[in-house]
Amino acid sequence: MKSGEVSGDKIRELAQQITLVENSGTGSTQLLASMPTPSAHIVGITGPPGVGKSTSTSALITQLRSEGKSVAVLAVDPSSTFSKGALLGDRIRMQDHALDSGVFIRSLASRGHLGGLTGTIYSVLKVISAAGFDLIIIETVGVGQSEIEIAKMADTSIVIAAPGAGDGIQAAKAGILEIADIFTVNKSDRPGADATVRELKGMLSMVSAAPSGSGWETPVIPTIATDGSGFVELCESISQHYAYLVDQGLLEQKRIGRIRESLLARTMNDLALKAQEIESQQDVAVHCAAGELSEDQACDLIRNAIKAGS
Ligand SMILES: Nc1nc2c(ncn2[C@@H]2O[C@H](COP(=O)(O)OP(=O)(O)OP(=O)(O)O)[C@@H](O)[C@H]2O)c(=O)[nH]1
Ligand SMILES: [Mg+2]
Repeated sequence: MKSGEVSGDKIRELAQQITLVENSGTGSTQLLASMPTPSAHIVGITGPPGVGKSTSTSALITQLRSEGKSVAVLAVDPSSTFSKGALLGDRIRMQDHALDSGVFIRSLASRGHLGGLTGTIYSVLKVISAAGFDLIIIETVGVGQSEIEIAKMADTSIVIAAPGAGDGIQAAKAGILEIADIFTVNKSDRPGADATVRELKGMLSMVSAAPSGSGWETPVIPTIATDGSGFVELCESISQHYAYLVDQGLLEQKRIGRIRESLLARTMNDLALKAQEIESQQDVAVHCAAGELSEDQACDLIRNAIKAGS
């Protein structure tokens, strides 16, 4: 087996392990406990619908493979209980990378994940990393709050915009400027790409002038995902960002941050479910409406019931 490849047996085992972890099946707790903290370089890709995330992911895979790196893709759709990501993932797999043993593609929808999607993503990252992939790409649909939360699971976050359509302003509103380590302006074969690159650079210069400025200058890279233009530059930026994280001692912080997000997502989800259950069992809102409890007293009642473990 060449370097940058993962054996067929390993891939079949991986697919089974992910299903086990996704469904919290028997043995998943032991399996996860036996696995080390993910060591693969985790790269997030996010951006508005239709901007070219899947096409860019495919072009990125092609470039990374030419550099001998193995790549796994986790396509996540936080807004869907129904796996649209599976279709897109399948489409990439069918098209270009079907027979490549250095590529693994899997999708994850939000359906009924105990402990929230973020907790599940972390577990799946652990399993994929343990299978030996060099890079894991998390492709997320959209630019809302849950997408930003998922982007925080990555070491390196790539945000994709397209020419025109006020994407820069949308990005600023959604808080996406702060999470982007790298911007691409995809569909640069279309008019207005230069203006969008300038607009994003202008907005980024304002963000990085803030005291929280990190010392990393977020590049804005024009790409054409349909023909691969700009993907050599994008891969260089991804490697540079990784080197920056290592140099600054930030990689370990990213790893800790990822575990923290996962723990908080899982426990807050449990607490939220518990609060809902107590409220509904004891008709707390109904008692508030009848004037028998103030809202403060109602909250205390729910908190105390959670603490008492009832
Ligand atoms: N002209 C042009 N079209 C592109 C480019 N990249 C992607 N497209 C096209 O844009 C459409 C959407 O691309 P996708 O890769 O599916 O976009 P996406 O962001 O993954 O879409 P969702 O997953 O639905 O949010 C497809 O028809 C692509 O062929 C590009 O660089 N130039
Ligand atoms: Mg897509």
